[in-house]
Amino acid sequence: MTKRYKVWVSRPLFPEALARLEQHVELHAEAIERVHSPEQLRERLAGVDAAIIGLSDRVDAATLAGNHRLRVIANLAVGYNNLDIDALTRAGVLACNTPDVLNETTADYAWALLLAAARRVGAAERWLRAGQWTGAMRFDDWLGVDLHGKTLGILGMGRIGQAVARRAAGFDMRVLYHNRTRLPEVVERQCAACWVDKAALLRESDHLVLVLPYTPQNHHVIGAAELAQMKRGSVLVNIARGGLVDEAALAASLAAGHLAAAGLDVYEDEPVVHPALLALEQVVLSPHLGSASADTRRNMAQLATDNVLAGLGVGPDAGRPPTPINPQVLAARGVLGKA
Ligand code: 8YV
Repeated sequence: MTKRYKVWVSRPLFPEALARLEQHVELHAEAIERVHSPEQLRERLAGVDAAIIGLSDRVDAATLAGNHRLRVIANLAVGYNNLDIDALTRAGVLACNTPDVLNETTADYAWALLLAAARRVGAAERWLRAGQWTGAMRFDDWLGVDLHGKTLGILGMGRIGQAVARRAAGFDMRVLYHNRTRLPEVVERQCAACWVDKAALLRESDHLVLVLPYTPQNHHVIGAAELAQMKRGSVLVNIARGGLVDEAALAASLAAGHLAAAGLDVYEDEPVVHPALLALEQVVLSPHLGSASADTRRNMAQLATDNVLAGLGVGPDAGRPPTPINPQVLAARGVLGKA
């Protein structure tokens, strides 16, 4: 049977998601992980009706120029700083992301990084594996900083930030947050979190977690000046996007002993990590794996699949993609998206 639509999947995906796509569309799925050049991306997108892509695939007006076929782009991420949404909307392409399914997993991981950085798990494990635990350990060796009873600051209080906040109750922490818009009181109560301005957040937090989306406006939202305003001995965790932090300034602050430690899952120029950060024992580094639990990555793949099929108008939810970013495209096509 000839299938009406062609779909490109830019990176290897779970077989069950691919199988579901294949029931409805002609599937072109990449078998190996790679970074596509702008030209390759342009070419692949020109020949299909929809695509599932990853964060390293950057789609902008140039990628879309002359493409009159593409109808749906489903990003395998909640963040979509790799997509020029205005350009997609102008081109009539529906863009979708994978919100919510990764909130709890990513919040768990923020705590993994915070605990590991504050209690020096990475450095201590490297020391032990290197065979350096050979005699009695000093009573004042490997001293970390406590989390319990301290103040947790959250910059960016969306759904992941709220999930990070809820976990703080187990550590008896005071939770402060800063967001451009203050959350409704009922949500603040659920998270046991208080809104403060950014200066107070920096000044009062013992531990600061970044969970805000990356936009050109918040590039280096944590730079040398902000680091200087943070408490001496505090810990910074970034699970959002690397461009939020001035990495050279962070390395300098850690090296000078102002910040005690940092936990980083994201970097400005992935997969490159700033050499000054690599050189510091007090930084816990991981390769952008905040959402990487088996269940959550499967759920993200299924959600991207739902978005593609529904966006193309096939399958059980035809015309009602669950998580559109620019639903006005659907309205313009005469199909109503979910509010
Ligand atoms: C990535 C993320 O999608 O959802 C996001 O915004 O940054 C991650 O969940 C994931 O690392 C897949 O590349």
